[in-house]
Amino acid sequence: MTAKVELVSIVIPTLNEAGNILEAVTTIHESLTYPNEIIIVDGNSTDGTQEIVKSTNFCKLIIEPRRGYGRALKTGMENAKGDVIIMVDGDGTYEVKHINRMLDKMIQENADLVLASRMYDPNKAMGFFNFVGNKIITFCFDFLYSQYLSDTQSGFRAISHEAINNVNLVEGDMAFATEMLIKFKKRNYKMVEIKSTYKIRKYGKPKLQKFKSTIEIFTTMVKGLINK
Ligand SMILES: Nc1nc2c(ncn2[C@@H]2O[C@H](COP(=O)(O)OP(=O)(O)OP(=O)(O)O)[C@@H](O)[C@H]2O)c(=O)[nH]1
Ligand SMILES: [Mg+2]
Repeated sequence: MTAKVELVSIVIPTLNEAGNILEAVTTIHESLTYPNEIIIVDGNSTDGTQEIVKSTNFCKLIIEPRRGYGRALKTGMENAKGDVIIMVDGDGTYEVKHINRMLDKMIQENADLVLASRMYDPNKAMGFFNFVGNKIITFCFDFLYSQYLSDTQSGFRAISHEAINNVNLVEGDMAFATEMLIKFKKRNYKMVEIKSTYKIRKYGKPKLQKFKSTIEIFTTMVKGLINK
């Protein structure tokens, strides 16, 4: 990882996030002190998300009609010009104000990936089932891949663009996030965390199906062990 960050590309997937996206991008735009571009990858939302994004003069909008969280992130990353990519959801659930801390940590630690761990949230905003599911997945990941992370399912990450270009990510949905950690670990890329918090979704519905995602995540972990 470089010790200097010239440009940060923030990649945000959105699917019907009209009630959440403006606050998320405005907070990032106002708090981020590093030179940046904000890329929204929208899955053809029908609730006015695209119009809201266009109404800001600081976001680049990409339409990705193919379904999938991972697919959208991949498309955004392919269009990113920064030497560091930050991925984060557009649903207002992550504490995006921690974005500078994340980049500071990346530079200090010379890390290839920084995760914002939601496990230190004093308000315990994450729902019970999400919390337990996340704990089980994270325990399995840490055990199987000899890594210590506290929140493998965090979708708020800073990633070296060079590192992400060196791994081939194929998962199109939620398992994309786990596949990334597995492939980074295999290449010995340095992964660290910052303590962050979490907020419950204020508007709209979850788009990701929890049961299907859990099966895909476990399948991805097993595939990672088989394919050396
Ligand atoms: N472009 C695009 N974005 C998507 C797609 N599916 C989900 N997203 C976005 O990806 C992010 C994560 O999806 P969420 O619906 O928040 O999933 P979740 O975090 O499991 O659910 P919550 O607990 O409600 O936050 C959100 O910003 C979604 O709008 C998709 O198929 N295409
Ligand atoms: Mg979410």
